[in-house]
Amino acid sequence: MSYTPETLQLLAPDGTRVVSDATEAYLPYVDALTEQQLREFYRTMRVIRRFDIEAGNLQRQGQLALWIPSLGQEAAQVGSGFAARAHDHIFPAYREHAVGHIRGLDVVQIIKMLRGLTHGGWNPAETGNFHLYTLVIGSQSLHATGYAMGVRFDGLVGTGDPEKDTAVLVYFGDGATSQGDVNEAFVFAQSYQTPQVFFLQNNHWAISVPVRVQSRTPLFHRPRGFGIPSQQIDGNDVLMSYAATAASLDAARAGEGPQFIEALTYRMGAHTTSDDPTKYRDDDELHYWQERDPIARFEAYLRGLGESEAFFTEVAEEAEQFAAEARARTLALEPPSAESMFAHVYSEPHPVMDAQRQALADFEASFEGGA
Ligand SMILES: Cc1ncc(C[n+]2csc(CCOP(=O)(O)OP(=O)(O)O)c2C)c(N)n1
Ligand SMILES: [Mg+2]
Repeated sequence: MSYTPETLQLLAPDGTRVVSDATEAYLPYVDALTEQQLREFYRTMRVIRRFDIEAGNLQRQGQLALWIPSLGQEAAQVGSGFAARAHDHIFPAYREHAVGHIRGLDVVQIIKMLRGLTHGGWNPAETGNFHLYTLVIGSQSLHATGYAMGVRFDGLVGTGDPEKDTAVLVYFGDGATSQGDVNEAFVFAQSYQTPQVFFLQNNHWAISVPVRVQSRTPLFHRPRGFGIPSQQIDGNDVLMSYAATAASLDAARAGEGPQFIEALTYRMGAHTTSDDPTKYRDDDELHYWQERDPIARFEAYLRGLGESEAFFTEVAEEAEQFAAEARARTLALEPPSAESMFAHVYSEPHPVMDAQRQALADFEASFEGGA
């Protein structure tokens, strides 16, 4: 489909390692991974896929207003998510459930937003610098670039001290590349040589618009016109996603300026639960990508390395438990109090808010049996 001769890959769809001159520079990153880390990659992909399916079921059962599936994009997200260091900052779009999970975001926070209980406000200082989901397509690319400019102004780039040097990782989709915001972010990122990695998940669709309509050239060619080095990777290959992101983040932290990765992947599910992809895409395309499933590929790789059956059974059970717990906690969620709508309008106490809060309390107390 959209693979090119330049697409970098370390794992073939059958789970065997691909040897190529083009990926030689990435081998140290992969060779340094411990067995434990490889297991963690697999565990996270399985757990998040199972959770994602459960959240979709909850929406179908009337428990959520909407769900945004990540099915099929687990390797792109898990590889890149694990490549970031603890003090790096991550700006997601709205589908990066696996990355949030890796950074310590409680996935029920995402559920709360899509159940209409919050406006999606978690505190990045408590979620491993995983910033807020952004539904306005591409706007997070500007937030990330602004943040990365600040990192540079603070002198946290190229010091050689791994505790200090910081990078910013921003996720966006193929459709977002058509937004002015993303292109403006490229301009500022290259002008200010920001310590930043643009991570494009090309899942081939922007709702019902195929990527071929968005661009006549491969998307990873675009940033080169802005002076940003770029590469295209097989985004369903978790090892490649990890190695390419780790290398790009290292370059960004070292002061080499912004980097760009196009991860070729596929949105196997619907855009959201409000969408019906059977209306606009054919089964052949889905089958093509099912044969390149990121989890099946990595499982085959681990089995080739001699991983035990007990491990896969344990992970399957853990995924079931994780999903069951997310479901139970969702069903136990209480709606927020009406007064909470006044809480975050201003950071300091504000007389107008106080008056409105009081007016609401008086109104509610005016009913028979009111407080
Ligand atoms: C500025 C803006 N325009 C349009 C929309 C409606 N919209 C929501 S998702 C989407 C498609 C985005 O596609 P892509 O960037 O490829 O991300 P994906 O959903 O495939 O992960 C659009 C057009 C929006 N949310 N914001
Ligand atoms: Mg897309």
